[in-house]
Amino acid sequence: MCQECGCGGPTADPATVAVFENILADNDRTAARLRERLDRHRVFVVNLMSSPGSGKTRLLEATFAALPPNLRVAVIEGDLETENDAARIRRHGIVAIQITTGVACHLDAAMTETAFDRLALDDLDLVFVENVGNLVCPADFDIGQHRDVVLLSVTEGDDKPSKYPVIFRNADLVAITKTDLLPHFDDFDVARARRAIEGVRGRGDILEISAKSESGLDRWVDWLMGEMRGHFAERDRVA
Ligand SMILES: Nc1nc2c(ncn2[C@@H]2O[C@H](COP(=O)(O)OP(=O)(O)O)[C@@H](O)[C@H]2O)c(=O)[nH]1
Ligand SMILES: [Mg+2]
Repeated sequence: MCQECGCGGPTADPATVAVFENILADNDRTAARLRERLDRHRVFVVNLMSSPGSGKTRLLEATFAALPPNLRVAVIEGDLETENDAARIRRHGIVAIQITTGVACHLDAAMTETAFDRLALDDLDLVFVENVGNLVCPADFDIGQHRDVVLLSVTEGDDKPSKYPVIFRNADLVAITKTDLLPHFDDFDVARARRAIEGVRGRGDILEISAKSESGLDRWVDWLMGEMRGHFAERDRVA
């Protein structure tokens, strides 16, 4: 049931809108409680969102080897069905918890809280949450994360940020992925994609990455480490 796509029913009905607002308020409370718990354990959480097939899992698989070796990492995977993505992550020796949502087109904070209950938080520094592949509904639901990353693959077309502005507007980072395929998708114009992203969110971090060729992975890891350090430094400052 999502505000943007209206998959829970006609959102013009005031009763339906009121129910949805209650669900969101409840979700926000759960997410805030979870984030507070994660902060106490100094676990930094990154929410990866995109269309299905934009390369979220593949980016994670390429990222592990590029991260500092002493960094303790886990992954929470969200899909409607199957353990496939968790199995891909575990092949790299990384702990992965799979959430299967059944029919739900996004993760919510109750789902991620249950997944975090299964992780040893004191033994972790960084957790990636791979949200359900969808450019609409995940944008509505806080899942306790510290940063939102949205992927846009070159195979999707450079106009997607203009067509699905909400999720791109709220992204802390947009990663243009599968850049190794640019020679084959010559109608994808990186400059036009950047303009479309900036058109909905103003200036912000945009990275070009190919998980396959590993191009851009160093800047991606620098971004992650910088955001993580910045978050905890800010938290220590206000504490
Ligand atoms: N050529 C190329 N293919 C990629 C890249 N990243 C992902 N893929 C492929 O795109 C498909 C979907 O990737 P996946 O990581 O499963 O996408 P997800 O649904 O967003 O998790 C798979 O066949 C990947 O191997 C990339 O950087 N370059
Ligand atoms: Mg995946």
